[in-house]
Amino acid sequence: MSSDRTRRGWIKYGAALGGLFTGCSTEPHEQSEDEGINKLGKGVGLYGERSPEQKVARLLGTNKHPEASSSTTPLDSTMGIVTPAALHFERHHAGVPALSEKDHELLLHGLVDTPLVFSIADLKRLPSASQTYFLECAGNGGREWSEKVAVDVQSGFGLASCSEWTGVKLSTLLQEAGLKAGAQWFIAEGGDTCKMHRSLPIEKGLKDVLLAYGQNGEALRPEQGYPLRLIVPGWEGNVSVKWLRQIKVVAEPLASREETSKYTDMMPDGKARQYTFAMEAKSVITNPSGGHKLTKRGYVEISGLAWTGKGRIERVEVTTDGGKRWQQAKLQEPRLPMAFTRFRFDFHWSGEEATIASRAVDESGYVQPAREELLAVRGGNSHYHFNGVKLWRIAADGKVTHVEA
Ligand SMILES: Nc1nc2c(c(=O)[nH]1)N[C@H]1C(S)=C(S)[C@@H](COP(=O)(O)O)O[C@H]1N2
Ligand SMILES: [Mo]
Repeated sequence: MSSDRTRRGWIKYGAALGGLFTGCSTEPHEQSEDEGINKLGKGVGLYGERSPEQKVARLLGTNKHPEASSSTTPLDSTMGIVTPAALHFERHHAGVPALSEKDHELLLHGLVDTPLVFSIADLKRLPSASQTYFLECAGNGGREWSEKVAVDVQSGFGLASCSEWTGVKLSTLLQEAGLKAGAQWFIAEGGDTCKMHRSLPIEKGLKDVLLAYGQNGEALRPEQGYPLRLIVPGWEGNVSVKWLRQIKVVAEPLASREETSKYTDMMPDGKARQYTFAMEAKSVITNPSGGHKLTKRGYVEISGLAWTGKGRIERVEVTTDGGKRWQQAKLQEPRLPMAFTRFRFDFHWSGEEATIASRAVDESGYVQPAREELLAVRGGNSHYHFNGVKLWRIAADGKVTHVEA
């Protein structure tokens, strides 16, 4: 087909579209020479299909027991700040239980005036809230502590995702039940075989904890805790108990397995930090990043994600010379508290080697530390709560790799 005929085809197609916009066209429009346009497409469906362009997938963890494993979000293939629900990372300690919304109940008891039981229908009758929050596993980037630094964004940072969660505020239920004197903590327990449970301060429960039944506009997926989960904004993922079936109000924390032997930070002196709840400011350049290849010199948009468990991201700085000079990135608005913040930075790649990185500053003024700064304070015994700056190297041939520690 000559370029001239193609152009005529497009002009005719454009005229047909013009008819659409002016209201209606009673004339059957002229046949286009473009084959695809002449063939009838597929009809309507009950649930939308995935774009054929989207070959991206979660990456499965290496635990030999899939029930106790994890899967990571391909952060370098997601756009904006929302993670598609089907690409949200997963972390299960005892697999995904098969629960039904119809039979599920939530028990609220302990130091309350009136113990209460709620069905999901009961909860859906109550005032609802929708909030966009990131969720990050405390073990995200755990391997960055050791020499084995992550080769790409998905394996090193993909235990973090961001969704719009819908549900009832826990404060609504606590007010309904009435708190007794001495109510300082609450224990949330899941309905999976391991009955995952964590102690949380009652102030946080009264502030912003959500009992979520919806994610990105639809019901929770089974992997995300269907039919009900806790969402504890900004705090380590482990406390956002999935398949939630019980909340007990208590005076003291329980010191459960997940808050003693796990999710604690071993310090250089051999003592462990306990209850590191809020995830500190973190960011990473997702594009370009490890495993990518730049094919053209000239303009390249550097883009990535920043988040903090302590409110909003105030600023993100980008370096393209290995940290000698830091420049301010543009932040996508609105900047939501305890949600992903997308940053963008205009870069001109000359075709020479370059080392790029981002660092986040949150509204408390906290600055994301360099990996060495973090190691100086925390020592090398840690596994959880890594938030050091991540460097990527662009080689002269355009290949992007991680930088060896
Ligand atoms: N009941 C229950 N809740 C749970 C878990 C679990 O195994 N069982 N895993 C926790 C951990 S360690 C994390 S990081 C988050 C992960 O949530 P996601 O799978 O929806 O991403 O859920 C938390 N809640
Ligand atoms: Mo986790």
